Amino acid sequence: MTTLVRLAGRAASWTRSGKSAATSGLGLFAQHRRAFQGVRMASAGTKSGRGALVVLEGLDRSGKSSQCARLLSYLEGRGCHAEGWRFPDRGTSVGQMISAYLANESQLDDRTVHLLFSANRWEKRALMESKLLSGTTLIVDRYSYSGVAFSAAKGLDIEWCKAPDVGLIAPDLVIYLDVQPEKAAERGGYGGERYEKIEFQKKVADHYHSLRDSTWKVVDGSLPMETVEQQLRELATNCIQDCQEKPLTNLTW
Ligand code: NYM
Ligand code: MG
Repeated sequence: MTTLVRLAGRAASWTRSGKSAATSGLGLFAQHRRAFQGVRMASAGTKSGRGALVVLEGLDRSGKSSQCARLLSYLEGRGCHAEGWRFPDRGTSVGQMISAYLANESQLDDRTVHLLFSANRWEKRALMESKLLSGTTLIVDRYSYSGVAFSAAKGLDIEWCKAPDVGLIAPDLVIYLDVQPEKAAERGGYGGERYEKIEFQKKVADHYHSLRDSTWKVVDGSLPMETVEQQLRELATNCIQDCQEKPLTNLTW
């Protein structure tokens, strides 16, 4: 994989004290204290590492958005510079076209909308890179894997679907929240958006399965929310610690 950059030297990314761990007395925090101390120690010198690109993937209603929010607030509470992102980013003009399409307010050719989803990531790539290099960890709700799994589920060629995302920043960790499509559908039902149908979601799940690589961790999303949350904290903490010294790489599939 292509090396983009070496580490950018920067003031410590983990700035706050470990107050909550030291004073809360909660086993929850105590369990992770050592890992976070390791991170702080590693960044205690004049330089600290880059942030981590952590992606959450899964079917609609798999719990990604709730878990992203919980993970983000946990990391922030621990003094980690972290931001929550999501794709599609509906705030850009490309994102608004996608949003209208998902709401069935517009019709677009399947390949066209696939490329729009990809463009929506490309328009954020430079900002993503600068955030990561300046030490900010990004917790991202959906990324290129959604792009491929959903478009391939429509019958588009999977290699064709992957191609436009080659060169985006490769995630350090992909957490797949594994929930059976039937189970996901029970969770308050689907909204009115395109793709929110059980038969389609089954196909999406199959394609997600074929995309798994060494950066993936599969978490059983049907476990209680707190259990899932705990597993995500551990995975993200280890990842943030491990990738501080690693260069960013490009997605190659
Ligand atoms: N989706 C999302 C795609 O089809 N391609 C993509 O590249 C991405 C990022 O958009 N059903 C689909 C998956 C979802 C829908 O996402 C909206 P969300 O997370 O429900 O807002
Ligand atoms: Mg959705």
